[in-house]
Amino acid sequence: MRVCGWVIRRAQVGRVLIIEVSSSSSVKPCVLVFKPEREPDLYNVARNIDVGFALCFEGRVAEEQKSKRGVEYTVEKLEVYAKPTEPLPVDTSGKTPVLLDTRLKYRWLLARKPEERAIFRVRAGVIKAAREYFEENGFIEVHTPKIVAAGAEGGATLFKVQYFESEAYLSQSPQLYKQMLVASFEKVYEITPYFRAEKFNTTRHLNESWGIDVEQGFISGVEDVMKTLEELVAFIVNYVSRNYRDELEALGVESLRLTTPFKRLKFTEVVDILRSEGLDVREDEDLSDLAERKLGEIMAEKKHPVYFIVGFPWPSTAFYYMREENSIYTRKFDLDFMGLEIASGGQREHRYEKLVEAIRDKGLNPENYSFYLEAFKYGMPPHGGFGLGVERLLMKILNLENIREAVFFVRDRTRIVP
Ligand code: AMO
Repeated sequence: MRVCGWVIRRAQVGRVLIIEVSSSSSVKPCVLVFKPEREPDLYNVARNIDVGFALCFEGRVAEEQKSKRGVEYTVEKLEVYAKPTEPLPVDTSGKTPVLLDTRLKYRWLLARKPEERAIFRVRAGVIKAAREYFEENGFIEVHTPKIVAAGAEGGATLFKVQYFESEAYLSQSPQLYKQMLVASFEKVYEITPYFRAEKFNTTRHLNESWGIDVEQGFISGVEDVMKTLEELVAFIVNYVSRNYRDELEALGVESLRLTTPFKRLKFTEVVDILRSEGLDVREDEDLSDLAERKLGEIMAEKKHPVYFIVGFPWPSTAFYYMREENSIYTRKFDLDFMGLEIASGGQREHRYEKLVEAIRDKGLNPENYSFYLEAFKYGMPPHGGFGLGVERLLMKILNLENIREAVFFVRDRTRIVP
């Protein structure tokens, strides 16, 4: 067996030399044990190895396992590939705590630590599970442009880019394009970055984040879409609990099992619940962060860690959500996970005339959306979909305090390097 990785700890215990190697194949370090009387030549090579070295070894899992941190190996062959040219700027052994700012600067190096490695192994697991769910359920993966001429989620959070002679934007969401593709595919998904010029600095917003986006046609109502989302989220969470036990343990996180269906709350019900708790909530506005958090506490007490809020008021939604007849409410929903919105979605307006009217109603110019509107002229079926935030989902699965912990290279108001 050959393993490659980086030395994160080195200790001499009497005559025994112990070298801990962090490899990308596992969250648990490999603990290499060298005894001078057992393997004198290797011991002499190992004596010169220190923290930060990149190496590969061949060996066997030791019969006797004494280490609590990792899996012990007896080594048969050792090859050093690189040594640090300077002392490491951060402690990869985990002995010294690192402040968030330094963590974010050196994440690519700190990922040698089990706790940091665990986050990114689970992140990869979330994406793997999502793909598995979609492939098993008849969705096709699509890719839509990230340089766009029109925004879907409101002008305030658009990043402008110079596109030759004209102005363009970075995509806030694949919204318009995923809907257009329902003119020729029944069920599509995309795993994609979102770029949003959110100016505020919070623990739940990034300026570049990732979404798992879905759009599905031929639906009989918004429930069909909610069913897809709850099945997907339960599949991902349960997949992580089943396949990433070592990672959850390294992070000290309890694994969660979700069962469907998730609880559904009407927006109007949520308003009543929050008002009865003394919160000032309006019937025609989106919920504040505080209101979301309070609802999370109430729902957690009732053993509903994950729940839908359905029927948001039209003044708080984007133009593409379907409105209920003669009502201020829409078929837009949110999915919240312990007080944090992790996904939004809904049934869309697929009737051309009504869609044009909705665009105007939001104070937008239908001419700017003519490429999108055209897709609604030639047999667009009733459809709906959602966007599920990867970092927010990861935050909740791993109990992370700050969304920045869920990405390798953070893009926020003050960070554009590394
Ligand atoms: P929405 O704007 O609610 O909906 O975004 C969907 C989900 O993406 C995540 N998210 C973010 N995460 C971190 N930082 C951000 N700045 C950020 N913005 C969004 C959240 C959120 O729930 N087009 C619709 C979706 C749809 O209807 O299909 C949309 O983008 O988890």
